Amino acid sequence: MTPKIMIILGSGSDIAIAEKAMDILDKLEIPYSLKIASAHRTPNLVREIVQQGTDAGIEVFIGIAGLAAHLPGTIAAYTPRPVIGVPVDVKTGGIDALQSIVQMPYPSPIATVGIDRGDNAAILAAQFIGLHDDEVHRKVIELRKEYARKVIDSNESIVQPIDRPFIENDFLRIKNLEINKAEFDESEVNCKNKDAEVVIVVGRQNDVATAKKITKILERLKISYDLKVVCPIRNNKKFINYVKCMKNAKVFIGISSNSSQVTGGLVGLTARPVIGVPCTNEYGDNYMLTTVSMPPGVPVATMGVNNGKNAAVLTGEIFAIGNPEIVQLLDKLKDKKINL
Ligand code: AIR
Repeated sequence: MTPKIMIILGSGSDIAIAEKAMDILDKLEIPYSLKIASAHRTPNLVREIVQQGTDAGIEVFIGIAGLAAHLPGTIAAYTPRPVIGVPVDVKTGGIDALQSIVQMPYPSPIATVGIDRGDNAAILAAQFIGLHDDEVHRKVIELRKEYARKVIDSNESIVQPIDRPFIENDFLRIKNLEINKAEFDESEVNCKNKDAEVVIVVGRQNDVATAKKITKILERLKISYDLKVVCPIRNNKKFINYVKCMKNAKVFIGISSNSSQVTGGLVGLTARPVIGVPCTNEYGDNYMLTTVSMPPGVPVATMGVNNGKNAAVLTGEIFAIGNPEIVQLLDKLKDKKINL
């Protein structure tokens, strides 16, 4: 069977992070291949593996590396398929690898996950494949329920046995904590464009310029979208209603500022891939770390700071797995034949 995912490690010393990815892929029953090749020590091997893998039908690549981690970027140079990058904590807490992976120039996005988060890379890869494979999408939904179940169960296993004189937990209306089925009323939000393939949520007006970079490219790629400025903290009900109303969308893009509540809010509401574009504020602070550093089970495919254009290219690459016409449009973009 031809594997759908190829995991490439920069070194054998990264194997523990690959194990996390393989555990998830085994559970989801998605065939994968595992190779070791270094962007610096064996660049030609990386090129051969990636080109041959692409020709053989690999749909998503995962590059795992530490230090000056140029492996995912090098993979991206040789394939039109989406590339997910996992920074490994070898030195400096993995920040060196994270910056090397996430800050990619246009038009070569790396869908970056948190430091050492091989598990989230595998989930993200499954989400990408789930766009054109309903069975994989269904498995991702089931996996998300497992992560949710763990939280619910910890109330029973950790909280309930606590015996302290002043702890009082039995006062809420919900007696048995269960997976929250948030109510929503579609009529409350303006949801004209329900069938859009991509949803772009911007948390504040200042970041609309970054979102516009995305829409311009999506139009060139003939991918339909809906864009809304709504903050999950200032107007939580509207945010939830809007995202649920757009449930037919295949990819969600969050433009994140401050503590990245937009992308964090999105992953809780959809099993589809969430791409995060961290922005800078008026003081020059950026929100890359708070966007990328997601816990296991809920990845955010993080782009470089303010790099809306790469979010659009990644979206195109994900759609292109099941639609060769988009590969051609992407090629034109990358060759700058389409002037943006
Ligand atoms: N690495 C290997 N070639 C280029 C890079 N950046 C990374 C590996 C590993 C780290 O360097 O991905 O995380 C240390 O590799 P080693 O082989 O010395 O243990």
